[in-house]
Amino acid sequence: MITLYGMGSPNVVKVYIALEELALPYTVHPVDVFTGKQFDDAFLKLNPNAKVPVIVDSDGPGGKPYTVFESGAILLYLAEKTGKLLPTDTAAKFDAIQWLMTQMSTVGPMFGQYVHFVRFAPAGNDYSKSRYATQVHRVCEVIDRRLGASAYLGGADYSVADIATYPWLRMLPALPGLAAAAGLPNIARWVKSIDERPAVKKALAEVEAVRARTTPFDKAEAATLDKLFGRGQFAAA
Ligand SMILES: N[C@@H](CCC(=O)N[C@@H](CS)C(=O)NCC(=O)O)C(=O)O
Repeated sequence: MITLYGMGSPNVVKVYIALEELALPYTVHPVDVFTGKQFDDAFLKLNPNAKVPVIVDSDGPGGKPYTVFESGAILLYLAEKTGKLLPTDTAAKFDAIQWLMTQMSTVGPMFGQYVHFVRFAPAGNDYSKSRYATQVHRVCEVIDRRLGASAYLGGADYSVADIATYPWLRMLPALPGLAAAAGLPNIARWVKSIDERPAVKKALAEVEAVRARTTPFDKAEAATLDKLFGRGQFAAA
């Protein structure tokens, strides 16, 4: 049995989708990030970096429990455990891993910073908003070109690279100021095809259920947000 520690954010959505695609049995342990539960000692033992998602696999390597943090590592762990969602041929496998790493290094951080400055930061920050909107557009254009030449990010087959990238890209139409990226045709076709997967529909329903069990951003206390965002009394510089 796998225990997923998380809430409703894009990095956690990846893991819900993978678990549903792989039909692995799992339970969910909500981590109430907007009340600061990621900083509890018990959670820090699972992820010293104080972030969700984390999984604990009771049947890990050697039949022993094993803990994995970082969503990309979790996806690779689940792919290796099951022999699915990642090709075995070395070139095809690394085609997919390259796009998985592009998500981890660029899509996630650039979308995350963009949303931080348009939604969570105090008013102002025009330079930051412009910089991150530009970076989001740039990486979306790269992905759109890839998806113009290939059905999925890794190649002909759906893989962990698609699962990692879908949660932010599906949100493009709902994010302010990103209409040009939302209109990219190959991304739109790819998002639609993933939207229609039964495992994805099931995963997104489970994500709504965990959202109902965790505190939304707009109900967070100011001091918790300061700690989470590393500002005010928690700023290091
Ligand atoms: N690179 C990490 C990022 C994880 C991450 O940023 N998680 C956010 C939610 S999406 C979180 O737990 N934030 C709480 C905090 O920063 O205190 C991953 O892919 O797992």
